[in-house]
Amino acid sequence: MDKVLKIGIIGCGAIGKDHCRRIMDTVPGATVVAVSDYVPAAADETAAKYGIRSFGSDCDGMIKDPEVEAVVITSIDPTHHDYVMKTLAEKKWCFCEKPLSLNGKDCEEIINKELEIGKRLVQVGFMRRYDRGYAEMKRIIDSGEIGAPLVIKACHRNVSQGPGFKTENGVTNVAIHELDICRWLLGDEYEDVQCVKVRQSANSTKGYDNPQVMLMRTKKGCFIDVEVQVADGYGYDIQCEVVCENGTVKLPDPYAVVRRSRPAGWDSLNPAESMPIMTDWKERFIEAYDIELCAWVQSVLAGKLTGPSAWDGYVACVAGDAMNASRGTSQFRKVETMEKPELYK
Ligand code: ISE
Repeated sequence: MDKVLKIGIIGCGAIGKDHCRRIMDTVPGATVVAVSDYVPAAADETAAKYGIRSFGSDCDGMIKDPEVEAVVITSIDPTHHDYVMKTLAEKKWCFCEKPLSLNGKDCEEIINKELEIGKRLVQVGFMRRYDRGYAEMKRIIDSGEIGAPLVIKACHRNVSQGPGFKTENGVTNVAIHELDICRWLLGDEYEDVQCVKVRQSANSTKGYDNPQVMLMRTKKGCFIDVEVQVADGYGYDIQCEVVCENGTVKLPDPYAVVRRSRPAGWDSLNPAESMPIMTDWKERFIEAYDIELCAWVQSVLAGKLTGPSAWDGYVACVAGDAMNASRGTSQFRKVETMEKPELYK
């Protein structure tokens, strides 16, 4: 019989439940055997749905349980570092949702632990690398057909944020995706970065900056401009255009059916051309998440990880640290990483 990877999930919130469903219903070669959550009832509820074990809030116990071969971490961001370290202490496979940690220093510890073990065990949930749109953009850029990349213009807009959201989370929780995807698209590394405060939206009433403009310059001299709105009041809107020497590539909208009509309720005589905009990020990247987890399971079963590594998680966090430190200084800040270890080359 083919081997089936036995997974334990930490965190039964939105993405945790979604990954549980995904692994149970869609991903071949894997099954969820246990769940845990700092709110025990959340773990119990998910466990009951699938008839699997609930460890309640005993996440550490679940990591150590002999039945659990791999751990998926979908708990809140500040807990990621600790759970990754505990999973590595057991020398188990680990899929950690982004961000790998809240800062570069904590990611460094994870890297040092992996180096000590001498094997990559951690994959970071940078699912955009598995999105068809981004993948095709990268293919075109890498082919060199439209020349060298020069500039990226991007935006990352969320509808709203839950309680406790802070300005710096606009980097650590939100723009961390761009900090990863831009260096991946360009095959380049960051030289320096700067976060600029611009005119604030009327939706910014909860004590955090919104929007923030994030600028990155790369070692090869590319310029990246990402407008980040964490409360845009209308939809989940992800855009990205890469300007190359002889052309451009642009991220397609996910469901790009264009409607031409007079929308219901309009008293105007003018018809309009329109396209729906999604509001839920889990839906926007649903296919990317499916492909990502299928690929992760296959690589674990093959004994060799191929997806975004602890190194990628680290670089994004180091750039994020510099981005947050630059806020209010009107200056670019250098992105200084350690030397890339052989394990990640
Ligand atoms: C969320 O965790 C994600 O990963 C989404 O892609 C991002 O847009 C959102 O801001 C995050 O909270």
